Amino acid sequence: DSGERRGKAERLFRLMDGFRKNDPVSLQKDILDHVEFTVARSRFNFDDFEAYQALSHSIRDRLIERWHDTQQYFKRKDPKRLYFLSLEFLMGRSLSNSVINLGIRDNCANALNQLGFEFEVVAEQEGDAALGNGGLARLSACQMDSLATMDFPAWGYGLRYQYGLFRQVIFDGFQYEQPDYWLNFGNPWEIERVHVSYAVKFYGNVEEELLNGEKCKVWVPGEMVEAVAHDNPIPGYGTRNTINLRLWAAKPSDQHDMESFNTGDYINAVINRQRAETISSVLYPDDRSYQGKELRLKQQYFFVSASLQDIIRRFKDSHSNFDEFPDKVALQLNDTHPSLAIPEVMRILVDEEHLEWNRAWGIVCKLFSLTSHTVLPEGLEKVPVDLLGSLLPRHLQIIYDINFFFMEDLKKHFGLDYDRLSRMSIVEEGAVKSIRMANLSIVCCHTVNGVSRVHLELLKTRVFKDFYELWPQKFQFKTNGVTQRRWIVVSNPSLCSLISKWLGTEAWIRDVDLLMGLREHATNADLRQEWNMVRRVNKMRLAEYIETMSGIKVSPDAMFDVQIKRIHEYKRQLLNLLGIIHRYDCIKNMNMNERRKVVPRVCIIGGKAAPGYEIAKKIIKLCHAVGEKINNDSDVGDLLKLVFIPDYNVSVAELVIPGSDLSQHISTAGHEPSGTGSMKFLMNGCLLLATADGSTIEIIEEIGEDNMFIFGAKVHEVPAVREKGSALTAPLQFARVVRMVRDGYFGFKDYFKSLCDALDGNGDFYLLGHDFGSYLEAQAEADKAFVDKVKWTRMSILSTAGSGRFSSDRTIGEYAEKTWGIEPCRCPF
Ligand code: C3B
Repeated sequence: DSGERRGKAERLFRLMDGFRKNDPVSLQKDILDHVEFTVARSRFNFDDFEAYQALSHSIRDRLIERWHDTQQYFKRKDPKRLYFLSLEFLMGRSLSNSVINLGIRDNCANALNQLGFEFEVVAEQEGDAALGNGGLARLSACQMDSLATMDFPAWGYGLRYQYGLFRQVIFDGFQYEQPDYWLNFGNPWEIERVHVSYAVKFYGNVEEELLNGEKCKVWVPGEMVEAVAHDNPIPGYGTRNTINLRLWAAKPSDQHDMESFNTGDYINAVINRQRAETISSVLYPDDRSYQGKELRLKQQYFFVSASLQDIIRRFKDSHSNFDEFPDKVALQLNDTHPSLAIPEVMRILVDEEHLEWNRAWGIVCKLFSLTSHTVLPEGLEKVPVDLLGSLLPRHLQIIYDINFFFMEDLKKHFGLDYDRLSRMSIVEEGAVKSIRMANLSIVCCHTVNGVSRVHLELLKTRVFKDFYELWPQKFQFKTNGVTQRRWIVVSNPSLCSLISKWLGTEAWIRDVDLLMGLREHATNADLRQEWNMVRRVNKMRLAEYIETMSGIKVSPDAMFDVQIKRIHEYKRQLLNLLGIIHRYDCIKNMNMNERRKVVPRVCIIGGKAAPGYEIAKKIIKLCHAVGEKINNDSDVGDLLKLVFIPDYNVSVAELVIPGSDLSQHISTAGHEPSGTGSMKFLMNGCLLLATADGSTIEIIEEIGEDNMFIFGAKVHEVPAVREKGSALTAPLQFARVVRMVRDGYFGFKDYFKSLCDALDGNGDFYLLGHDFGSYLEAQAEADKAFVDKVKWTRMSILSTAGSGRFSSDRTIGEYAEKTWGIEPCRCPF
């Protein structure tokens, strides 16, 4: 029997001592074997990229061993499992992260060294896995790292896009988008599971059948596509646990369309089949506008259907009663993108498992939790009914049924308050009748989470007010966090060593609250000196990068002032640019004496604009136009530089963040649900210049306003300022810098006109004018603090020391306990 066979094999393997070993010599042998047999190059002649491939395959072997052990252990223990459903994961590079989590970085570096290679150079060969847009997608990646490290029995599910987020190319200061065909050179980090595949159905119609004398619905699909699993092992740090990120790729199905093959048009039939692959081919690059495109909806259902077939198959392996399903499974919806999972589970339970509706609904309501990442009602997904009805006819019926029962309940609760009923209905009537995915999700999820404390407030009082009044207990928040493994240990190894040295332990890498221990050393002169040394080297590395990317020479003595994130009006890169113009203008008007007191600055901006987002693209162009002027003005020299870093992505962030002095998080208050970039800067000892928005409010509480530069209208003040008109409260300098842009001081007068117009009169929705004065004051404070090196370094140390609360370990711990009801399940070594 198979159990006996397994036992025998295991004993034999242990006898042979066959597990992969991690000493440098064994690693070296594995690397050379992979050079020869996997990469198929000569052992005696391979380059950096081939070394990267061979090392990655050697690491992958070790990940697979741990993965198997972990999955077998989970299977044996059968704990409640979490499935994290997200359409986006921004994983970045895997090599450094993996060797660090496996605890074998130094051994790998040694092994490579003896072969004549350098670990850093080899690691640089890896391209980014950019299967996501921005904060939401990187959050998923950080949370996977925490789930693995904290030994939670969890899996992530996503889509394996062939084209990740577009590459940004700058030409003449304008953004152009280029496809990111990231799989061109192979991907050693995934394991294709040709046998784990499911048929996903689309279109067709719903018929009624009699089963044991009862009528039941049967969906007869018009198209089938195959979903094939690609597994990406996610190793935890300091544990053997290695969990899985399973990404689905679309392939033509054998059952696709027998019809067309019989008509004799063989070539066209093959080409038609091939079209199936387009479903998972490209990531949508607009991170928060929903255009009701059929392909996007297809992606969402494809993802949901494959994931649920997989999850239910695993459940049925060892369970037969669906009432136990919620005791064994928690389903987490990362925003509403995967919310078709709700009608899909209903469909499976009712149509395929033949559970009675109410019983099925009872189960579904215990399964799902939602995290919302939105503050604007316009940001909420709406799917036109016509589209949904044609692509997924049975799901539309189910959604209507869910809505019918929900409306009946509402009437009992609130009476015939038709306004309220129509606001809360899952179905939106109007010119285009649509399904409100958020309403569907809230009705069915047991918990709706915000991503920061103030975000929950906004959900309760604005976005989901009606629902909060009905179900206050559903609404919670879990402030976002980021993983210190990636954002300190991987990206800033020298700071990592320094922290461990001063804390006398590496335990903070798993237990991040220990960082607080740095507080007691914040005034120690030795620490300060070592701290500055580390920061200086990181700045020099960044300066080198800037010179290679843009040809601009910058001095590491200057303050490196950074804003890197997606370009959005609400994130106010324009405010930053207007501030830079003001600084330039001031310097130009100073005499020599005054200039001597100016703190030199290198302003660094990076980020992508969604391809169709005109205003964001103009902001990028403005940045280049202003930079062109300033950087070529010899009269200003090193006092001010403005650099745009092209093609911002995870690996660029890993380089930029450790080398920054000041970072800007300056969204109009009430618009940034959380923000996570700030947390990465904080961990690296960079000071924040920020508005009191999103998670910054909690960062202020943690590290104190005196250790940061806070400015601008507060969340509760924004509506009144808007009412009055922000332009009215704008200082004179504001009008002056806007006029410089308007009058063509930086060229492209006509092109920038609309940017300027939006700041006039009753416009200025994002309050740039109103906040400009206090923004300049905060910047002046930063200059003042920077000159006082002792003070600045103390603030920097205190920033890192206070960053522990913003680890994704804390966030995941809260989700596990309060939302998912899962417990650690640690695989023994
Ligand atoms: C982002 C928000 O803009 C950030 O404030 C937040 O920190 C992250 O999500 C993670 O919660 N977000 C995004 O990247 N994409 C969206 N469509 C919506 C929100």
